[in-house]
Amino acid sequence: MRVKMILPALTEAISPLFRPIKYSLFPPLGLATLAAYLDDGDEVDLQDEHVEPLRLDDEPDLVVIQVYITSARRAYALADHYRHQGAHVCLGGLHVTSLPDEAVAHADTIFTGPGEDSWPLFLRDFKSGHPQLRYDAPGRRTIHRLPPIRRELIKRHLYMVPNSIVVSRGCPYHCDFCYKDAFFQGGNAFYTQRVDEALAEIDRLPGKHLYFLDDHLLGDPKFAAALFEGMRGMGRVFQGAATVNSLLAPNLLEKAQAAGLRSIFVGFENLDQTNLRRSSKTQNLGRDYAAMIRRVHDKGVMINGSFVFGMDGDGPDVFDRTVDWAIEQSMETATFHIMTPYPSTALYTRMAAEGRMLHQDWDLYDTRHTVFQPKGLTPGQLEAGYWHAYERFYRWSSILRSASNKETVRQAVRHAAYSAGWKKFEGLWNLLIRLKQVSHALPVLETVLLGNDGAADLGSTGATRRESPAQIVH
Ligand code: B12
Repeated sequence: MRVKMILPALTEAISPLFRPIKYSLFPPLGLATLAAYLDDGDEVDLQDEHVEPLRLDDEPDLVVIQVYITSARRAYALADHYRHQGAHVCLGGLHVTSLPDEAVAHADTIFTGPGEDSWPLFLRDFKSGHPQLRYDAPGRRTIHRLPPIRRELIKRHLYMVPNSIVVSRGCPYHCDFCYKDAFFQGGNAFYTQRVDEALAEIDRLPGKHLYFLDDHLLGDPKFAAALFEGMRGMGRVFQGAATVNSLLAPNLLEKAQAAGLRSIFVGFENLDQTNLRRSSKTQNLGRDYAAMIRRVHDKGVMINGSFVFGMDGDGPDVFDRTVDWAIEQSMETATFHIMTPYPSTALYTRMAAEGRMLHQDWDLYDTRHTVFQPKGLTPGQLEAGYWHAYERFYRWSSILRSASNKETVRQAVRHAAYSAGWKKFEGLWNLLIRLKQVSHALPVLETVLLGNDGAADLGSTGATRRESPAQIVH
């Protein structure tokens, strides 16, 4: 069977003029995970439109497309193209789960929720000639005994971070703006791999650097602690995401640091408690953000702070107030978002009920455009403020002021290198991407991540020395 797997890009990413680095970071892990259920005899072509132009002159038997809200229009056009050719088209992912009735018009089969349980069922039905129109993820989901991800289908040289990995699904929290509750509805919404299987997956990854894309890597403290203990001595350096409260909790951060954690993505979202409460961001309520940042920095771990602008309590001063605070806290990098009510989230339901949704042009639901009527700002003020926050946070003067808040010169240099590296050399990134040389930037990233410590801190590099998997089962 000839199988075509596609991750369509959002319109902006296809610009012929400029290629932002963010779209050449991570490979399509979800599709490579699904490919593992195909037979060895199946011919598989996995294409990611964020990093390569799609070839559409082929004639696959089965087409598999991952659909995000911002690539929905593109995905439907691709699906129509291949259905017209007679291929069986499967659509799945976040947007299909949110709006299955919209997607089904462009597919032979749709999937809602995570695919590890439903996809193999479909393949069995398809091969026996009886594919269903729709498969929903079952109530009880698991990622135990997953077949090894088909990473050989990924063109590693086109990515700066080819070693992306997820060892869990979902998150234990219920922020009203997040995709999670809508995507995992109807079943367990936070579950992990077995530690031995997660470690085996890490063992299969070449090199030193890893990036955990889990929504909350520290979401299950027992699992996380066992994972980090199992990673000690592997000589890895890694990045991931976690919540404020989990980073304030004793011991777990120490274990993560000893295993190689050197930068963490944290959803601070907003500095206003009422906004956080209204967004059900309970895990941040009453937490001492500054204490958490000091604790993480004391461990030599850098912070990528994530913020959401446009909450009901936000006024025109929110942008400068947030940026000033982040610089004062010596935050290395920041990711800003315009609050975006995604269909089928609690936030969307509230905004629609209040008649505050502006349109359904899904291309613009990219967290860079205002798609709802804010309370304390005009839509234009919100968009302008978003761009102003980025411009101000990543000004050279801001980077240097923020870095100068570090305790040692070494930390300050690392801070400035990391922050400027991402945002002040976009022309160079563009060139590296065009020349298909972006993967050569990875050793530079590793050096900066390890800038605060010598390799000695991480024990031996290369071959693992840890105990056999059986002794650390979660
Ligand atoms: C890595 C990543 C990226 C990468 C790569 C994307 C990819 N899929 O590989 C890049 C940089 C391209 C990217 C871009 C963007 N991203 Co992004 N990204 C992520 C991230 C952190 C991890 C994705 C991942 O690898 N997950 C792990 C794998 C195993 O799961 P998966 O890919 O979801 O696939 C599974 C299921 O979805 C399902 N499935 C998916 N497709 C299909 C198809 C079929 C047929 C079947 C059966 C099953 C199935 O089964 C898979 C296995 O379980 C997610 C966070 C998240 N939790 O999803 C955010 C996330 C998806 N991104 C987000 C956003 C907002 C964006 C951007 C709009 C940002 C921007 N302004 O540029 C763009 C949009 C891109 C587009 N094409 O439209 C939001 C989406 C919110 C929403 N409701 O849509 C998320 C959820 C982050 C967040 N918490 O808000 N992103």
